[in-house]
Amino acid sequence: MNIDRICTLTLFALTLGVLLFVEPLTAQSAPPPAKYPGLPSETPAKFTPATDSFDYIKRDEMIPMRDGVKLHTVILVPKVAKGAPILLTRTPYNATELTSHTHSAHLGPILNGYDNATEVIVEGGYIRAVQDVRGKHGSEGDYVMNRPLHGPQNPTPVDHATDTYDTIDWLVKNVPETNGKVGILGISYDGFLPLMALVNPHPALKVSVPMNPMVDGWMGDDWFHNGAFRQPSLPYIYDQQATRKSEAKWWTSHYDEYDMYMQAGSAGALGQRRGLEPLGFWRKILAHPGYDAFWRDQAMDRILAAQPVQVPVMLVHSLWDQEDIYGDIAVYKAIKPKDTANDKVFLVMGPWHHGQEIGDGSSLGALKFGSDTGLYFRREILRPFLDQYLKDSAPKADIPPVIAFETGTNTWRRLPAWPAGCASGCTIRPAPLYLSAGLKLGFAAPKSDDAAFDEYISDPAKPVPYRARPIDNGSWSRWLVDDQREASGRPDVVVFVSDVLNSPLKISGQPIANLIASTSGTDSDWVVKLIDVYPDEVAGQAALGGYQLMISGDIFRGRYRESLETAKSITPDKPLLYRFALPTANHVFLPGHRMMVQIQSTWFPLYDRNPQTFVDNIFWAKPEDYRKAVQRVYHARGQVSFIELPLVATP
Ligand code: PG9
Repeated sequence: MNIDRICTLTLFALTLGVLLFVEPLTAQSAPPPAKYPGLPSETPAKFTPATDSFDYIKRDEMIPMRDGVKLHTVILVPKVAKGAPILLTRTPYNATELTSHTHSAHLGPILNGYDNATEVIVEGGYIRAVQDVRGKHGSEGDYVMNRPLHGPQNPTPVDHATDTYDTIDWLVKNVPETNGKVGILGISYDGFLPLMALVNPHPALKVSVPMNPMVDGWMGDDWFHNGAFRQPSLPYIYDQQATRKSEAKWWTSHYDEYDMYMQAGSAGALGQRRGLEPLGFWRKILAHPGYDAFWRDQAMDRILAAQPVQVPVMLVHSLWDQEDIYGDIAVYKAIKPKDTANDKVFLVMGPWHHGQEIGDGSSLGALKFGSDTGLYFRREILRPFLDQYLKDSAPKADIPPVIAFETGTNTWRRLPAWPAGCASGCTIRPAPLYLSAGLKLGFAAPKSDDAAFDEYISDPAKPVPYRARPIDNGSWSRWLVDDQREASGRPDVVVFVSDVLNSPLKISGQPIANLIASTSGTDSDWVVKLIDVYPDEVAGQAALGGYQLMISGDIFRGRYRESLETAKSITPDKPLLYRFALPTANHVFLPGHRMMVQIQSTWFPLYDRNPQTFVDNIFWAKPEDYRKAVQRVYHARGQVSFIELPLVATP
């Protein structure tokens, strides 16, 4: 061994010594010395998992936005990825949790859960990126619920459109395995964000898939429906806004939620009792019970209607969406007219609850669809659609402008537009389905000598439960397909039924409630439910015998009859028109079935109770404001109540 070599080795050893012994002493993260050196901790100061056998690489990044705020982003790169596109989801629901459903060496299992259409991502070889939105979980910055775009409600230079732009810009420059093409997708809140991505989109954004997006929080999505407040918003806002990491959780206090909300009185009182006032969005809700500029200006359908969309978008709608049943269709109506080349705006609707399209879609409650409609959506619709726009050499997908599942016949329909009725030659005719004397329902207008009205007493002290009690959260996702039989037997629900149908009757679109009604109070809610009544016995599915399946139903808060913005009291006992659109249906009432319409004035505790006495702000109604009222539904000539059905006429 020559001297030079010894010196080199000595130098190496010395350097190593410095690294091994000196560096740890000076490093900021140096562990404290063992308390008992005789038996030190068996956990190393730093541990690096041996992930060589994993089929993916996980990167945790803090991506800088234009204002310097950094957003936490989990990036999962399949080890085989080369020239792969990126599928991005932005979320307030914890990017780390959404990318670690299990601990596995394989990408599929860790993604298998909320928000991840796993087959599409994994079988498609996509790079997956999931980002915490500003102010939530691992991200820096301030959290604002559905942060509005820069403008009157957001004086800052940053919003979800700019954050998406900056994120995509970073991703295409810093993920070497990508082909530079990005798609964005997500459900609900995470479906609202792919809509935001369409505002001044980054050139690398090639496709957007908003699923069950939240679009207009007042008209018919999460917070209100036509002015009636949805009380599950309280726990949601609490969990979302009390702390950055959503550690503070709403607590249960009653086995039956009906009791919990009843005991509190008004929704405002409950918020007060549970300490919600420090939460900024709760204060905004309390301050904006009507459809004022606060709501109008952030409604995504109105925002997106302004210009033609530049990026292909597939809106995914669930026909029994218990949370955001309004938004998809509103956006479709708003942006389709400007899609003059008919190549940017696509619509898919399935027989699902909120988000069910990424799970098992074979059944919903008592309903069986004869196939896994969720899997069909992911394999035959979503995957080829994404591939077409994101993969360098993928073929054009065979996706028509609209694919809609027809309930009743349980068939997928490929349609040229929505609503279309059928592939070609069908027309949709608005057909009044009259509420008539004798609690009849039919297409013949009431005769002049018929009784003028039917009535019921609505008592806010005993509101109609929206589903069978005890009400807990366990099966919330299925409540829209609950059997409505229990409600039809109550004296505070008025029920009109048709004769048994002897031929199929198909509706496609939004039924419109046209109610002539009076209340003995000075304010009132009106709930209208269009129901398919099954034959008395159903072979092979006994539980469906006589089942009352709600096809479309909604609530309207009477004080907004003349103006959605400004509440006005109702003249007692005066028959007045209440006209409002119900959620979209694509349904065939089959021969042997009957149609039914139920009308009631409470739907509790999903919706807060209308005191039935006009007060300034229902959030602050006092116990003495809640009063019984006599409700009348008119069906006299000149005072006809009906549901305008979007009836499909086949050629
Ligand atoms: N429906 C939920 C939500 C969306 C947007 C705002 C608030 C709530 C959700 O499932 O994300």
